[in-house]
Amino acid sequence: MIQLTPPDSSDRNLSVILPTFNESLNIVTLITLIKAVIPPGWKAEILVVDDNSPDGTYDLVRRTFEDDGSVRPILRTTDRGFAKSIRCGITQAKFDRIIVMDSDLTHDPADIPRLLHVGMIFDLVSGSRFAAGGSMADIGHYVASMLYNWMLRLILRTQLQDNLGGYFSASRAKIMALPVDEIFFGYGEYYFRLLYFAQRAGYSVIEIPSKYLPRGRGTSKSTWVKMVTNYTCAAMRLRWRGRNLSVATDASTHDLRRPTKMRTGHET
Ligand SMILES: Nc1nc2c(ncn2[C@@H]2O[C@H](COP(=O)(O)OP(=O)(O)O)[C@@H](O)[C@H]2O)c(=O)[nH]1
Ligand SMILES: [Mg+2]
Repeated sequence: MIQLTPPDSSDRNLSVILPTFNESLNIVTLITLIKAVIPPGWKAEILVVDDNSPDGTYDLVRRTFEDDGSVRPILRTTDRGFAKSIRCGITQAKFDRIIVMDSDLTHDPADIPRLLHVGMIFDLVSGSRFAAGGSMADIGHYVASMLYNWMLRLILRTQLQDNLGGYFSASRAKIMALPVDEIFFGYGEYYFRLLYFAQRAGYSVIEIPSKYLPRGRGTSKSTWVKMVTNYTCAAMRLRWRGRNLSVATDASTHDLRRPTKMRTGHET
């Protein structure tokens, strides 16, 4: 049984978190697209969390949006890294409703209203390439990622289909109540740790279909070899540690050693 959080109509505030590294060719377009899809009645801030990109992404955002208080560039010069910058954005977000997305235009801002709508009910809404209606422009990448996700699900014993997407909406308080030190480090593998802990904490988690677009301009920072090696080690470690961890959430303390039923959209 899914426990539904009653929608609170006064809660129409959103923090969008955009981690960037060398995204000067995409970031202004992305921010403009995001602003255009914020539903009427919603107030949004956009946090650009930049790890001191050599291409000047931070300065570009600061200059372009200097008169726009809703765009907040954050410059990180120490302890850099993708997952850590997302944690930094979540920590600094002003509002409880957050959306995290990549800044290279692969995550389509057009999904934002749907993420917000479903997020009125679910603790975490994940944009999935593999839910019916989801897709990815690069077919090779899509198939490889699907196969890899099957393996992840075998290791982690979870039901979610896309554990690497990284496009999601959630309650900031709920995320901060998870063991964040166990989640936010490394690269894209942080996302399956986040989903894993959210499910083990008994949060309501759902996938909605999302069409991942081709990267805008610039080049990807990840490579397949690094990804497969690092992610597989991370998944094994997570399975091992997850068994022996308890997590205190705002609702109660959940013993992660006790198997809980995973909550996904497929049960609704
Ligand atoms: N802040 C920060 N963002 C990063 C870092 N590495 C990648 N990103 C951002 O994370 C997102 C995904 O990275 P990308 O290079 O597209 O990797 P891919 O999607 O796995 O191919 C993009 O928005 C990047 O700008 C990093 O070290 N720090
Ligand atoms: Mg990308």
